[in-house]
Amino acid sequence: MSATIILGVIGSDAHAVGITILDQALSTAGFDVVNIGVQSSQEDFISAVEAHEGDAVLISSLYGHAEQDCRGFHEAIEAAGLDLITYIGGNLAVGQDDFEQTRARFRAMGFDRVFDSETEPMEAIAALKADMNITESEAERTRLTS
Ligand code: B12
Repeated sequence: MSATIILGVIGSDAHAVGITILDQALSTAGFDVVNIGVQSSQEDFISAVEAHEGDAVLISSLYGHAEQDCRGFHEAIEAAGLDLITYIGGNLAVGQDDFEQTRARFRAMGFDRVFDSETEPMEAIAALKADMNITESEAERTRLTS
């Protein structure tokens, strides 16, 4: 299995713990993870995809401003001619909201999957394997050889 995941926190958001946990879990599952860290711009994500030939971008946002930070992101991906899986997760709106509405908003912006702040890393791993058609035997081989 050789799939490269670009992971980071977008905008001015400095919450680092979630992506640290995701980084460890994804790496253990056999993905090549490029963690670009907190306070990353849309351009930082796109540059990392280009530099590392990323297959998927996982964006995290906790501080409630994800919608503003992600506006135009999928248009920029398209303009760069990239074909990518895009996920976003965390605390995506300010305060308590109906997460299904939030999910619908981010899906309309172009994200393939939208995860709430209760998401366990295993859910993201299962989704990536499904979306990338990675079989369990392939994943197991990678774990044994890495
Ligand atoms: C620790 C913390 C901080 C620390 C961060 C330290 C650090 N270096 O990381 C400090 C004190 C700096 C901080 C600052 C702020 N914080 Co703060 N913080 C928290 C707190 C208590 C815990 C976050 C955390 O680490 N959780 C543990 C990790 C493991 O969980 P996680 O990040 O949610 O990630 C998991 C899932 O969400 C998911 N996930 C996350 N991203 C993604 C992405 C994908 C693709 C997928 C699949 C899954 C996924 O998987 C992760 C692993 O299971 C939360 C409250 C809470 N209980 O969540 C508030 C919280 C996130 N903070 C909040 C706020 C408002 C702020 C500040 C704006 C406060 C202020 N006025 O200054 C600032 C923002 C500063 C900035 N520039 O970002 C609010 C956000 C409110 C909102 N969205 O409506 C929260 C929810 C507190 C609250 N209830 O009001 N914060």
